Amino acid sequence: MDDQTKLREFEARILNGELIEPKDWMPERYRKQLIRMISQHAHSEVIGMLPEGNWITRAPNLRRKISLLAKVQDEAGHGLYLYSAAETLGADRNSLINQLLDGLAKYSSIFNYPTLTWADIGIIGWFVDGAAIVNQTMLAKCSYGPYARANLRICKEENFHKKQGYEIIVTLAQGTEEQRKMAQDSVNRWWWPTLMMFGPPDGQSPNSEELMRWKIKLYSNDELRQRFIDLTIPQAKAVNLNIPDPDLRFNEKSGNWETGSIDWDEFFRVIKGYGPMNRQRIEARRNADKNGQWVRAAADAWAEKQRLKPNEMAGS
Ligand code: BYC
Repeated sequence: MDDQTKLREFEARILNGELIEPKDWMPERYRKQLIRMISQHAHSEVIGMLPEGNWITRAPNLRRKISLLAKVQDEAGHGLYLYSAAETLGADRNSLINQLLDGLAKYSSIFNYPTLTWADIGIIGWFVDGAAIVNQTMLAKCSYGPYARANLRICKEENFHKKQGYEIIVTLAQGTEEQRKMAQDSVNRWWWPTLMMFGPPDGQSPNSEELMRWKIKLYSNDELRQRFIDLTIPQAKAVNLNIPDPDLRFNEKSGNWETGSIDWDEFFRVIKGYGPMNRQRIEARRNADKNGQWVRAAADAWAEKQRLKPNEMAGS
């Protein structure tokens, strides 16, 4: 079969709602797009541990500390599922990680903002995990089997993360005046960067058309952003927190909340490496890689020993 016929069959399978599995034929662009997206997603999970990890030692009580520890550990697990999904496409995990350490790989813009107060931990759960759930519920239905299954599992865990985040914010919003102000300040700083997580507006999203044709993405960046906005505004109203947008209005006709304009210059600055925390995030990963070297060397040595025959083991 020539490549044109294979492509037609591949696209017919996708139209038919079939999942593509690692050993199936796929166009090189499909493979490349998936490796790009899955690796960026994996890096985001790993870098995403840093802003929250910053507060583990300062969690206000034992219960909060336990759930934050569990959440950060879950993010590491998400990174593992995703690097494994990228490997099913022939990507080499070490090369992907080296691209991140060399500052050549993208990861979600949102993790280049600092966590200044405890309320920021609540906001990450409520806004950032909330946005991730909207995006990843779609990705759990994407056309590539291993990525769809990884997202299904990730979403189950993210739901818990979102609840713990919103509960932190509800507690602060109903607490003292100082606590309420802390929660409001956090909403003010994280609202716009969270909207940027969904990527550039539809007219400026070069990958969307191809991704949607192959059902890697089922909805556009703007459609998902709108869904997040519509879900989140009633939650903010329920705890009397204000969304920092003087132009926010409810459109009775469409049933959507309409926001003012997003500062896309800020977004492009951040993804080019000039956000408030880009340099610190990569530096922290490089240090973690250096400090973990001996653990990896010991694990490799142990694995090598397991491969030796039993009589060689006896003499060692
Ligand atoms: N940040 O053509 P576009 C989490 C890039 S972690 C940085 O629209 P696409 C969590 C984009 O990569 C959540 N870069 O791209 C973890 C492209 O650049 P390249 C992470 C961004 O792929 C810990 C260029 O801009 N989720 O849940 O169609 C704790 C043009 O964009 C961003 C995922 O990664 C951004 N925000 O759509 C808590 C999900 N947006 O590669 C929570 C998987 C765009 O051409 N990824 N860019 O040089 C996706 O769903 C899609 O890739 C995106 C972008 C929606 C992000």
